[in-house]
Amino acid sequence: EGYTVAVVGAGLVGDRIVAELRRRDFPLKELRVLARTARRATLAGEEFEVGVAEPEAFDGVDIAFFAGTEGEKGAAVQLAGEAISRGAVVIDNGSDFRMDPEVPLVVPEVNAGAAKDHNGLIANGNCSTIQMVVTLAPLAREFGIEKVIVSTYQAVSGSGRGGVEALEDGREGVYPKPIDRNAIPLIGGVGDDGYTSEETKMRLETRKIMGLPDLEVFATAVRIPVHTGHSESVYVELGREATLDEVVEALRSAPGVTFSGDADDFPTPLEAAGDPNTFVGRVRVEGNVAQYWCVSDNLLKGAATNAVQIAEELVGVRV
Ligand code: 2RA
Repeated sequence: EGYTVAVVGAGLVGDRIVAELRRRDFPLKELRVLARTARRATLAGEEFEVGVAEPEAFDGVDIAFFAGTEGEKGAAVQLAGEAISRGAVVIDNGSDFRMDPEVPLVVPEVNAGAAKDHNGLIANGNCSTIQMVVTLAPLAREFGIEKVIVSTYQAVSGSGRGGVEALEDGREGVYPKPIDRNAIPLIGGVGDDGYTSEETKMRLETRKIMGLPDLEVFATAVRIPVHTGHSESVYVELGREATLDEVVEALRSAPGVTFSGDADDFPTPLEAAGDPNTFVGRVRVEGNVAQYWCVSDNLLKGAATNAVQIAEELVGVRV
């Protein structure tokens, strides 16, 4: 009974996908871990014989989570089609397919229904996008939203094990400048418009997930010396004037949100790390403008939890 699931990529996100499949008791008949090279690896405290990620490895797989490297040479671009042709539904954590009009980009608390329109491939959003849309969705539903300005304070585990080593061991070459006791306003490459790829992901993905193609989104993405947990300062122009109580109530009752009520009860990455929810605090409202602080574990709701929730939507599992 259950599903044959493959996790492609034995990095930090792959580790958390295994952890979330176990923690949420996803119905598993078989769990395979695949990577570029065969080896033994421990994921979420569990020993795995990691197989080679090659077409035949997807025979019999019902759901394949891709959490490996992105880009033309990455596993998702190279193997998602093979997995789908062998009957798997692919849930890709990477950015390769997110903006493809044929590929649903899904955050279950926001647009769960989009998952069923898949053609074999569903994309998980960028971590900094996911936590933001979880908090924007209740405001859009209640008041309408017209403009978003966000600054992010992103943990180094968003860059994988290399990012953690850059922070903890001073590993060079991961970031353009030392990350220790520093702040680096550059995540990804800079486009012709001056936005980094991280900022562009937030701008474009937010519009697609929320179904608001004309939504104005302005983003500045910054890397800070925190291990895990992305923080964001969000400014949003609502469709109408609102009171603080109305905005707080909309956020407090939103799925996936844990609200920290008082001004001096603010959430931080250290507390959020390890928790699959998105934490909101420091809410301020002035006319039709709401501002707030939100924090979430970039490896959980920002990646693994959201991906497993998409799989739960597909198989009709309610946790
Ligand atoms: C980062 N959002 O934090 C990107 C990819 N996880 O580096």
